[in-house]
Amino acid sequence: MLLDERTPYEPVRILAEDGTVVNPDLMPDLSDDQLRELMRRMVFTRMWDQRAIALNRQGRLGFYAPVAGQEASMLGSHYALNKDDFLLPSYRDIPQLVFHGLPLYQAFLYSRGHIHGGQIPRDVHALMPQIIIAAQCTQLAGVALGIKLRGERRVAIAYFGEGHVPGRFL
Ligand SMILES: Cc1ncc(C[n+]2csc(CCOP(=O)(O)OP(=O)(O)O)c2C)c(N)n1
Repeated sequence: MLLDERTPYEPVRILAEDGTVVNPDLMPDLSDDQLRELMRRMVFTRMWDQRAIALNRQGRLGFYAPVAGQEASMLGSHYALNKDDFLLPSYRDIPQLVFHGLPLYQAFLYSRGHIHGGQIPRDVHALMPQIIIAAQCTQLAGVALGIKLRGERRVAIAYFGEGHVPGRFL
């Protein structure tokens, strides 16, 4: 089913808006514990998001891109990765970065423009979030080529927006 007449392709989906499974073949084999962990991550991220927006409005945080409503696509896709896989985030993809290992306090420092906020720990396979639109896509090509040349079994993943909707940004 097409989402609307402006979308000339059928999106891959497993759940319908009402939560029923529409594509059982693609249903991931997740245990109850894993589903609970995913839910915990989404609720944690929603609470952090609300707190960060409040701090931003009080002038206590600088740049902060809200994530409410897209936690599932961010955290679900990240949950499929291994610690060795390489993350190329955009400015909105801080939750994946935190669950990949960036200490939460550094995410807040990043929002405050502090240099330590952008210092990704050595054991966290990621680059800094990109604010230049699509810069992470060229980085992705380079990292993926490096992985391929080394013959490693890792993936590199980049995240980006779906096209700016006025009023949604910040
Ligand atoms: C090269 C470049 N041009 C313009 C901008 C200004 N800019 C910042 S956010 C934004 C919209 C991004 O929309 P989208 O890629 O859909 O991501 P979203 O914020 O919706 O997640 C623009 C045009 C920029 N950051 N970089």
